[in-house]
Order: sequence, then structure tokens, then C-alpha cells
Amino acid sequence: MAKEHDERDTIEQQSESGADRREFMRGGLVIGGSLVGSAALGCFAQDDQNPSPERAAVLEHVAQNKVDVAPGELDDYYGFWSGGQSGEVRIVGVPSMRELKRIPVFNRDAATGWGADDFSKALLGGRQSGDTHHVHLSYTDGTYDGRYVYVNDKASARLARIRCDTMEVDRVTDIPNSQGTHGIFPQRHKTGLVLCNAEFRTPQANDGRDMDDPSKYGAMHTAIDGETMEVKWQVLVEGNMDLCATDYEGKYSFATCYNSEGGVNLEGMMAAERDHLYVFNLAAIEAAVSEGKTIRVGDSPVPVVDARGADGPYVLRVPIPKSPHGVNIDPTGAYAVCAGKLSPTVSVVQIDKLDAAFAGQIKPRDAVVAEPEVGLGPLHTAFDGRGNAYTSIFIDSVVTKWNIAKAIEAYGDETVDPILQKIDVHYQIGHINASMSETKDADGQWLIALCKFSKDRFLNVGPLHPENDQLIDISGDEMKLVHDGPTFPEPHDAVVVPRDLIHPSKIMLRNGPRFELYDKMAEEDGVDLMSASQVIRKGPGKVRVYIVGAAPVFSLTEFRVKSGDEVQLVVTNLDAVEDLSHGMCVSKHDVNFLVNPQDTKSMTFTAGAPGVYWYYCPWFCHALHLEMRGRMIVEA
Ligand code: K7E
Ligand code: CUA
Repeated sequence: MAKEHDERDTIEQQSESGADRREFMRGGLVIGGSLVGSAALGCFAQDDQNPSPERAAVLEHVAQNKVDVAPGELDDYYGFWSGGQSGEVRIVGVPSMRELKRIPVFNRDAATGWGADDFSKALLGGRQSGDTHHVHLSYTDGTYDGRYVYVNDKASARLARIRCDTMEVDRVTDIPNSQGTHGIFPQRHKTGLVLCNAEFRTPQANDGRDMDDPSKYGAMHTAIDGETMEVKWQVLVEGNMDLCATDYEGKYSFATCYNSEGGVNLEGMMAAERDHLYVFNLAAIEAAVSEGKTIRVGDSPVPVVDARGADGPYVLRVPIPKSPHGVNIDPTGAYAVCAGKLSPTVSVVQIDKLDAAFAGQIKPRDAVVAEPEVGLGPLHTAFDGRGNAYTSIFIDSVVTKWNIAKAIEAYGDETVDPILQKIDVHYQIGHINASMSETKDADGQWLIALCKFSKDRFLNVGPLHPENDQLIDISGDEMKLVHDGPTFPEPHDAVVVPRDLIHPSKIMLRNGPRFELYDKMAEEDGVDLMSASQVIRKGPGKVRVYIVGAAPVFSLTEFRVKSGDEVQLVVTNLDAVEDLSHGMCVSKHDVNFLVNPQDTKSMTFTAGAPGVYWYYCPWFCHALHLEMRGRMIVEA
């Protein structure tokens, strides 16, 4: 990990940008005061006795507990927000709550051309929408390693990966035999598997069989390799699966199940008083896969372990009241906390009791060691690294802070009250997350409350209101609400990561699957992408046009094609200066895409009726930006 960061640092230093120098100077200026701050905090797991200038700046800032980030100042944390129905991921600065970037993932994005340029269109199979709920970063040794962000698509059962160095999607995996891929979670001991839950039960295989017999439907818990993004195996269970979690050791993964009944309508899904937490025994499952104790479902080549029915070596069902939603692992790795949704309780499962439960020595329910009442409609839980938990309560519109050790004490001793504080949030909170909450380095500084309704909190902007992502200071004994953050619908989940763990490049890195595609194309045509400036006829009705751009000119100020030609326009930005993006827009052809510094992109379209069509750079790049254009001459 350290080595990779070093390599990226070198790349950043080579870019020699003004902002690099500014960050460096800023870090240098505050280093004197930083040791006081870090001693007072004592909660970062990294080497705080000898902090890097970057980390020293973070510690200093956090120690002062500044909410306001003044003009020109940088946030202490990166927040990665899902984008819900927008199909994207957003980067939000914490604590300013300023939206810094939108990363298109499963959506067609007009600003960048994502979903329409050749690479992303192929990656998404031509689909133009998605529904992102859960974002999680890759881990090494129980904490974020700053390499990847994984995000689900509930709409089309997919998992995408964003590279943290370029902040672009490089892989998308279609998950077989699944619908409603909802909870996802990467393993935490290393960049290993990413586990993905199918929320919807479907016929297995879904090829026309069993359509009218829901008792035969099932759902898949899918393991995807976080490095290769290949589907490794699936486990078939009878109930549905909602949220997902992994332990810190690589032994188990978890899924909440709110429809153990197998209902297909509301009444049916709510019938039972208890549903359960599925616990997946990963070693037993992988042994079954390697021994071939698997089935195939439909056309998919992925091995499937059939674990439907009763508890067995692969899956354990821990009874949880009632229709549970979130499952979150505390930063010590000792407990899985399941939120009851239709029960006012959260159930605390002690993870080191699960081996005995798998061995039949105790009942699965005996692994539950606490069940405090937290309010009406508990959904998700975050942690501060000081033994406290924060549960989002949807119906009551509050966040309940409670102490885990006290809750365990209170289980059987009613005189103990584990509830420490309830704070109003506005309104109808879904997810909640705290800075580094899902790592062993939970630092107990900031809590993000993602509220579904904003009602009266902002100017009325019509029937579709913004969401309200609120910021709560949890560094002291009491929670304090410090900020309202309107967002476009609908981020479900967010993770908050100290800025020194993330090292994006300021210009494009010419590697990865997209550049494999372009390097192959250039080799085939015998051209150099960094200078190619020509029209190549690839066959009847097919033309490839290479253009390079450097502010404020394109290398071709005109090119000729024939009406009806399939035209592939390949554009390289030669500028290696940060912020100096160009783009390519062809009038009246629905062609419009971004080309970042040192980037190559392409889009394919059909040349229209004979005539002259101006193409131009749509990104403000130079005083002569408006002159950065040329003519596509379409002949009959
Ligand atoms: Cu609770 Cu999709 Cu994570 Cu929404 S899910 S809130
Ligand atoms: Cu290049 Cu505007």
C-alpha cells in the first residue's frame, strides 16, 4: 500500500501544479501545532507521533473542530456518496458538505459523454440508467487502501468499480441469476471478494420456469473478485437479502433477510415476527466450490452452492425481529448490529459465537447478546470508535446514540439504560455514517445523516424537494447538528475518508482497460495517438478520424465523410496542464464528450445529410476557446 502511494505521489509531483505546492506549503505551516492536536485526539490509528505534513494538517483542522471551510481552504475528508436514481457517485467535501464532483457510473451523462462514448457504452452494454445505493472502498488490513470504490446497481444487478487515481469507472460486472442487487460489501482484511446481495427472489433459472410458484424462487449471495471483477461463486438461499456486511478477518459475510416468508406482497413479507441475519461461512463455501459440490443455474458458468432450506455448513440463520434492514460491523470487529426496521430494536450479534452456532453447540439466536430499544424504524448504524453506536431511526426522524457495552449489560438487567442521546434530524433518515466508521480506524469526528425528506428546510423548489444530508459533530459527549446539505435525489449511503488516504492524479493516467482499447486501435492503424491527425477509411461506409487538440486548436480544421458513413471520432488532448480539459461536440449529431488533459476518447455516430457541420471544443480552455473548432464536410 505504502509503495503504491509513493508511486502516485511521484506522479503528482511530476505534474508540478500550483495546487500541489499550495497543499505542501499548507501542510508545512501547521506542522508545529499538530502534535498537540494529535495527542488530544489519539484516535487515528496511523503514526500520529510522526505525522506526514498532510495528516498533520488534517489533525490540526479536526482538533479545532472547524465546520466552516473558508474560501481557498480544503476539506479534511473526502465523502463518497451514492447517487440513487441518478445512477452516479458523488464526491462531497466534509465538513463543508460542498459537492466536489459527480462520477457518472450507470448513467448517461451529457457533460462528460459517459454512457455514449465508445468505451463506456460498451462497458454498460448500451443501458443508460442505474440505481446506486451502496459505496464502499477497497480495504487492506481493516482500513481503506485508497485504491477503488465499489458501487451497486440495483436496477440491473451490476457492480461497478471506480479507480481512485483517475476517479473513473474502469469495470462493470453483470451479476448472473440476480435481480435487485442491493447490499454490497468488500472484504476488509485485503482487497479480496466483494459480496453482493440479490434483494429480489426470482425463479432459478429465470427462463420461464416456476413463474407462478414463488415457493421455488430464490436469491443469490454473489462473490466478485475485487481485483479482476470476475464473478467467483454464488450461494443460493431461499429468502431475500437486503444489506450486506463482512467481518474483519475474512471468515464471514452477512446479509439481512426481511422476507424469510417468501411473500410476494406486503402482507406476506411482513407476516413473521422474526426474519433473520444470514451468516455465510466463506471457508466452507470455497471448499465446496473447489470440490465441485456446486450446481449450475441457467446459462451462467458460475458455480452455485445450493444452501436453501435449513442451517448447514455454508449458511446460518440468526433470528432477528422484524424485517431487519441494516447490518453494520463495529470497528473492533466483535459485533454485527442488525437494525429491526419494523421492530424498535437493534440486535447485537457477537461474531465470535458464530463458530459454536455453526457447530451446533449453541442455537443461532444465542449469538444475540443485546437488543436495545432505539426508536421506531431503525435502519442503519454507525460507530465512533469509542464504543458508541449511532442508529438512524426513520419513522421517529431521530438519530439514537447508544453504548454497545451498556446494551450488552442491559440485556437481562432492565435497570441499565444504554441510550445516551437522541437528536432530531430533518426528516425521515435513511443511511447514517461516521468518519471511518466502517474501518478499524473509526475516528468519531463527523456523522452524516442522509435524510430522505427535507420538507420546510429549504426554499420551495417544486414538487421534487432536495434530500437533506445533515452533518452532526460527534467529537464531544453530545451530538450537535451543524449543517444542512441539500442534495439531488437520492444518495442512499456515504462513506467519509480522511483526505490523506486518497491520491487522485491531476491529469489522465494512460493505462487500464480504456487505454488498452485505444492502444490496440492505434497499433492496428499504425498511428501514434499523441500525433495522429488523419481520416482513415476502414471499409465501405466506415471511417475513423483521429484528431489531437492543444489549446486553442484541433489538428484537423476540416475532415470529409460521406452521408450515412459510420464515423468514429478519436480525440486526444495533448495538454498536460491540470484543469485544461477539451471536448468534442459535433453540431446536430448528438456527439459531445469530454477529453481531459492527456486523455483519449472516442465516439461513434452516423454522418447526417450532406452539408457543413461545425465541430467545436465545448470546454472553456483558452481565450481563443470559441475559435477551437473545425468543419465536418458531409458529401453526398
Ligand atoms: Cu437503507 Cu438501499 Cu442502503 Cu436506502 S438502503 S436507506
Ligand atoms: Cu479546447 Cu475549449
